Amino acid sequence: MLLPIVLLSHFVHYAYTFSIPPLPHLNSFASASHTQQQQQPLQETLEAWIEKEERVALDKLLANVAPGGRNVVGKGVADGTVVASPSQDGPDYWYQWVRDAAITMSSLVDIYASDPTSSRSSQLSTILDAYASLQRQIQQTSNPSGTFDDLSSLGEPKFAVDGTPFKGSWGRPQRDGPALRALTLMRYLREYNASHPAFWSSIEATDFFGQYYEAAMPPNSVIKADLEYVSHYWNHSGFDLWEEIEGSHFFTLMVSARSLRDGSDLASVFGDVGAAEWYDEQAGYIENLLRKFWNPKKGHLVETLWSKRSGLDCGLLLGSLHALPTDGTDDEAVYPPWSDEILVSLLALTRDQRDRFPINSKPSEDQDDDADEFSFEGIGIGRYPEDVYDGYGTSHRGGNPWFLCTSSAAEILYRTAAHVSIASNLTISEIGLPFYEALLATSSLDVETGTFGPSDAVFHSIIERLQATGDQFLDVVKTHVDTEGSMSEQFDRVTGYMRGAEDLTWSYGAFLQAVRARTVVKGL
Ligand SMILES: *[C@@H]1O[C@H](CO)[C@@H](O)[C@H](O)[C@H]1NC(C)=O
Ligand SMILES: *[C@@H]1O[C@H](CO)[C@@H](O)[C@H](O)[C@H]1NC(C)=O
Ligand SMILES: CC(=O)N[C@H]1CO[C@H](CO)[C@@H](O)[C@@H]1O
Repeated sequence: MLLPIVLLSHFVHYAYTFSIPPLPHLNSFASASHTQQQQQPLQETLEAWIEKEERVALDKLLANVAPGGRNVVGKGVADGTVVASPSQDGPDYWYQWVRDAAITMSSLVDIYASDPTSSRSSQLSTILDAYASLQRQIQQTSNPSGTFDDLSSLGEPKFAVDGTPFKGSWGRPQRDGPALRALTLMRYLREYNASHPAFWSSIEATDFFGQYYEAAMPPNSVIKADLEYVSHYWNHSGFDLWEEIEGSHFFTLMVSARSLRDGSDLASVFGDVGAAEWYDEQAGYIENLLRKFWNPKKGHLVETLWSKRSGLDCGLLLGSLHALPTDGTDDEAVYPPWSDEILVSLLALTRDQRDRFPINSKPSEDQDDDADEFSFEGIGIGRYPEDVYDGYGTSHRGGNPWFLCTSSAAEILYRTAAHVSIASNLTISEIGLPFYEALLATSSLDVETGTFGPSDAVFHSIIERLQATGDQFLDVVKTHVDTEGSMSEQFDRVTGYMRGAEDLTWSYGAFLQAVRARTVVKGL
């Protein structure tokens, strides 16, 4: 049944006053009403919820990780595996995706790094070591993407939970996996090394570090193999992070360039001088190519070059976030979260998704299509406008908001707030102006181009609004989780109930990342 959008949105706004009969796959109770939220002390409630949900999310994330996770134990899951979701049927996500696993493990490295000597960190260390050796084994296993001789096997996107290749037809190769895995393992290596100062020069260190990085060619260590793969294959086309279209992708190239920049530093530490130069050189070429992803006519970045799609995509946010330098040297980042290109792309994506999904519209406001009047507020964000995957199959209604994309929008804003605040300096250019105008649309302040600092009122309002809008995005997440704090993949565009793979590992990881970024900015 297709109803006009207007009718659907009316249905939604009043839905909570009727009792909605349970639909299949309903596991959360949705309350999408902004008016209702405004009657509560939003900040206070959100604060308490975040504190609780942070523990819940970590617990539910670890449940999907072997060894030890309660959803994977006794089910033939190889140690070091991250299952994408415990869902084995309708949809079947009972696999390890190289991308999802690397991103999940990266969240665990963050937690490890925050207190390396704690007992939790020693447990995490066991998991991360198991991950590294399993990945090394997976790299060397022939699979439908190729063999290890020419490293083409590294482009394989997903494996069975016991670490064996998945043989069915799929969107392959996907070239972001090796870059993300290298980034995660390089960070772990740095953090491990930093917390074991004497270890580096000990006898056992050679064996330990050798599994991760060794100059030897052909590569026999997990990070070296990934860096060789990325540096030699980045200019070949592959499938995007949503596994649907083949081409040249923003997300893939962003993480590729970052892995080679960090890889170059690591190669130098191990005296692999020629490789260090080669990785840096290739990273430079990728960064040049990334300039082509800014489309001045559209006024935003595009996720895939020469694609028929609009190019607006949650992959733009994820690419920016996962390509940030981890050592805090912000200056050299390409398209960091606070760049004008990312912020106006987030604005354009948010505008699209607000009008696309009934749960995002406000009953109290007329839908105003005038660009100048658009007020930037936190809503549910999905993958991209043309999406037709509804969590179970393709739908003529189109896609839905995703937890991980909504959390990532929040993280972009928190990171921008922290950056601006630390720099004590904000330059608003012609390109970024529409974002800042929309951000301050509800305030009485006028925004114009120029450079602003702590002596300007607008500077403080911007930092405050960035945080408040980030909180609005997390408040949407809060609204759509179930009573236990579980997150699936999506929430329904009309009813707000959760949809798709239950307990999606990446949903928890993205939430935890957003909360970490929030904690940083709150602590300034
Ligand atoms: C490990 O730390 C030592 C100093 O304790 C440093 O000299 C070395 O470069 C570090 N190694 C890596 C891989 O970061
Ligand atoms: C602020 O940024 C502008 C433009 O990037 C720069 O010229 C100026 O020196 C910066 N001011 C401070 C105080 O850092
Ligand atoms: C697919 C792809 O990215 N191709 C690029 C390979 O490198 C040349 C030269 O730098 C580019 O022109 C292509 O677009």
